[in-house]
This record gives sequence, structure tokens and C-alpha cells, in this order.
Amino acid sequence: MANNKNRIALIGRIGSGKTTLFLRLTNEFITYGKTQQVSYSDHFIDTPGEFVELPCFRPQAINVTCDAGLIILINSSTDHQNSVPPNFVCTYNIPVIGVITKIDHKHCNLKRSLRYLTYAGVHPDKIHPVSALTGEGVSELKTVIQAYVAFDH
Ligand SMILES: Nc1nc2c(ncn2[C@@H]2O[C@H](COP(=O)(O)OP(=O)(O)O)[C@@H](O)[C@H]2O)c(=O)[nH]1
Ligand SMILES: [Mg+2]
Repeated sequence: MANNKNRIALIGRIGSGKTTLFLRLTNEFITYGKTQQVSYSDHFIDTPGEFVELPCFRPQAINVTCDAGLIILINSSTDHQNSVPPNFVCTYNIPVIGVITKIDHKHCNLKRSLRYLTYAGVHPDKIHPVSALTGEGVSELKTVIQAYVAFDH
């Protein structure tokens, strides 16, 4: 069976920026469509947004990510709807950090994202704002990730 303890699992709503961040963190060329299935790379498990948005898929979200080395719960700073239940991440027995994406966007609302992520159970000190488009905050995030998972590029 695959061992995921050196992988980082990305969870968050549809369109929150999971795939873009994953490609930015791995310096891949950004060409992608909607993530329709769980996708594994050397360092990441990228999940479809339905996994957290649709209650019937939540057990699946937990199932495929529960042995990762780190969970990143992503919230888009432009998203005015929350669909992650209260204390959702407390289900995990592995480290969880929060990432606020799209901070370059003109409709970015950091306060709202902080509220959603803390509501989901992420500790406020473990929330990191980034823009996967401009790269702002990405090297800081890499440093944080490296404290949990060996991540060489
Ligand atoms: N402005 C801005 N747009 C972003 C950023 N990250 C992702 N996006 C856009 O948000 C949309 C959804 O991104 P995607 O990575 O597919 O989200 P996913 O469904 O969570 O995997 C795409 O149109 C991206 O170009 C960002 O940092 N800034
Ligand atoms: Mg995706």
C-alpha cells in the first residue's frame, strides 16, 4: 500500500486554488482543468473540492488524506461562502495548517478567510496567506511545509 506520510494533502472548496497552489509549489507549468479525481504526485495529494463541499463525500476526503504527513486546508480570500463544518480538521490526527489563497485579488478579504479557517478548527497561528499567481507568501509557505514534510523542490 502507498505510504503517504511524506505527502501533503490539499483540501478545500471547488475553485479555492488547490491545484494552482500545488503547481506553484512544485514549479510545474500551470495548465489544468477541474480536478475530477484524487491526484497524487511525489509530494502532494490534490483532492476535488466536492470532497469538502458535499457532505456525502466528506468521509472520502478523510479517507484518502488521513495518512498524509500534513493537511493543508485551503480557503480562497474571494470566497464568501463557507462549506467546511465547524472543527472539521480536528478529525485528523496529523498536523493541519490553513492557507488563504488569491491574496492578489481585488476582492480579497483576509479577515473572512481567517474566520472560516479558524471555524474549521485551524489554529490562527497556522494560517498562511499566499498568492499562487504572483508568488507572494509562497516561499514562506514552503519553509513552513518543510518543518512537517521533506519537500525538496
Ligand atoms: N487571482 C488569483 N487567482 C487564482 C489564484 N490561485 C488560483 N486562482 C484561480 O482560481 C481558479 C481556480 O483555481 P484551481 O487551482 O483550479 O482551484 P481548485 O478547484 O481548488 O483546484 C483558477 O481560475 C485560478 O487561476 C491566486 O493566487 N490568485
Ligand atoms: Mg483542482
